[in-house]
Amino acid sequence: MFKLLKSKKFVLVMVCLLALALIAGCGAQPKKEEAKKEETPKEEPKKEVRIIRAGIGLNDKHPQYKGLAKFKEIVEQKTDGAIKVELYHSGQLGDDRTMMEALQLGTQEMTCPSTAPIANFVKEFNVFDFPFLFPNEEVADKVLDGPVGQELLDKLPEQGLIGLAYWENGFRNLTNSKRAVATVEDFKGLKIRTMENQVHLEAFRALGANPTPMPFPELFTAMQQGTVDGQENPYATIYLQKFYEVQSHVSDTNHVYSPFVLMMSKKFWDESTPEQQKIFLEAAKTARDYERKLNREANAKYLAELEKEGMTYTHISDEVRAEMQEIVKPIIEKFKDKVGAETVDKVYKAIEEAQK
Ligand code: TK8
Repeated sequence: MFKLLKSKKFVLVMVCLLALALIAGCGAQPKKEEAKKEETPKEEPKKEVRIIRAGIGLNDKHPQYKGLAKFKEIVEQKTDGAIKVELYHSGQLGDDRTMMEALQLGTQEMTCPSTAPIANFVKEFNVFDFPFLFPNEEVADKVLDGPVGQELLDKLPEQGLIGLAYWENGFRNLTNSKRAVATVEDFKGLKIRTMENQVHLEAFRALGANPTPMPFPELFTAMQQGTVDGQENPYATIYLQKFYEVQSHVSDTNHVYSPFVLMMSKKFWDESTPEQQKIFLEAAKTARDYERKLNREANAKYLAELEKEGMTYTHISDEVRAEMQEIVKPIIEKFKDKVGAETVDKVYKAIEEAQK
């Protein structure tokens, strides 16, 4: 009896020691998530869920929103519930510029502005808004996703922003409520809303229009009330934001290719683990490819839809486009030095390379 008790005690002590060893072993390997889950399900402290509030100016019909939804899906799945992504569209959190400022302050975590307003934070970004810079989307992809594109993204952290990837807004086309625009003459005196960007502003001024910079969320009402006669954006935006309700003419000016940059607050980035940062970057790229594909499909099909909605389409001939190009040349020359001639030359070179 005594012997048995003694051996029972011994077994008990052994079991306790084993359990202790197990727990200690677990503690020493906090990275083995799975082992941890199986062996100490109850002791694990409640995981803190960190929230990413991602805001955009466009509505939830736009490929940009769908790309963001893809980003959310990937990030939430790969971070295993540690990060939740909330999506806000239609300028619910403000316009591009306001949201970037919120990212700087750390009161918002993500946004996806056009490069035009980014240029107010990092001047080199102006280069991507030079009129007639990119000849087509394929070249834009190569340059933006290549070393020069990255070099510009690398200037964002100084401003408290992290550029994850270039997405696509696309080639911009002019709409207005006054007249069909077929020639440079036709631009004369048109009150055109531009993005908040000096290059855009001066290019439209040179073309003879009367441009006013304005944040995107104010645009529809401004057109409705006649504060401006027109605006320029890719077909996807013109159609999906229902601009055809307040605009009667559209011309295929294709005057500039507009990139987006998916960005994160540096504060949130720095508070994330290296594994999470890697997930953000990968998700941004997967979602980018998806967004670009949807966006190209959208831009290809929505001009016809705009006509169906009653807009008059006017084609810009190659001669007129060449004339436009000639008129904006001095603006580009002027901004080259302002932006940084070295950056501009690198971009031109990369475009040349991409066309080979
Ligand atoms: C949306 C903007 C928009 C842009 C503009 O926030 O402002 O016209 O084309 O897409 O980024």
